[in-house]
Amino acid sequence: MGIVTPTNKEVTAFRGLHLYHAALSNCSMRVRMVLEEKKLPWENHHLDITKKEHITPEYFGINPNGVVPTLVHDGVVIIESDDIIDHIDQSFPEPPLRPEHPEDLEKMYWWMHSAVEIHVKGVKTFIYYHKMQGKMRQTEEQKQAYEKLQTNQELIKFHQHSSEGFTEEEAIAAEKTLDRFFVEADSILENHQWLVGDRFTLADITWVPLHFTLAGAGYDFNRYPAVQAWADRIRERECFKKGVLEWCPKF
Ligand SMILES: N[C@@H](CCC(=O)N[C@@H](CS)C(=O)NCC(=O)O)C(=O)O
Repeated sequence: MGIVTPTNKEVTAFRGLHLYHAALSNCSMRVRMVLEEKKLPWENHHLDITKKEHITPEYFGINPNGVVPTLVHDGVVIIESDDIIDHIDQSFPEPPLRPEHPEDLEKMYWWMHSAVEIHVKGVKTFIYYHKMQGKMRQTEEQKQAYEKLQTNQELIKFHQHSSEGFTEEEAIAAEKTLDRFFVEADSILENHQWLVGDRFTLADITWVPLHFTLAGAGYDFNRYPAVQAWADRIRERECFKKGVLEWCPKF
């Protein structure tokens, strides 16, 4: 989706980089990692999603889906983590976080878009079932407040469902979806340092927060030793320490 026109006009006066994000959100981790890798200064607008600080008319006026992250760059509002990190890398090209060859660039986008596509069905369902089941129950009041602001039907359904709880079958299907990608990643990483080409790219930055949060929810990475070694390598980088661990030491 990328650039959106906010109804909350306050943000259009912002200058520089302003990030609306949540400490334990894997989509926010991606953006923080890119900002740290490029050593860019940014204004912090932290929202505690466990306290529902993002479910306000003010925030829905910036991000129409009411999710984090949102980047405001010189008054321009950008949503969707893959579009945000792509925008930052194109606007601030040093150090480059994309491969040089066009076929590799296509592969990088494939990894980025796949992560966004499986976010609800794979990542969120697995994590909510294994880590948050029973903790997401909403009161009737909270439900109504959310549905008054939210127009995205997929998100309304997901919120209702996470309040009721996921079934074991859904969690198994989510795990199978995830397995397909980690099998593929493991076979690439057996012979390469990074997911695409020969440099650390937005593909690695998109997927490593998923490794971090899924491992914290009990996804078994012992099955994928090359993925595990790749995640351990990234853990040593400054951008992971600052963009992930400083905000969320343990998931
Ligand atoms: N496709 C979006 C997904 C954003 C998303 O679902 N964010 C989660 C945190 S990772 C969130 O805001 N959840 C709170 C909610 O759904 O109310 C992206 O990649 O930015």
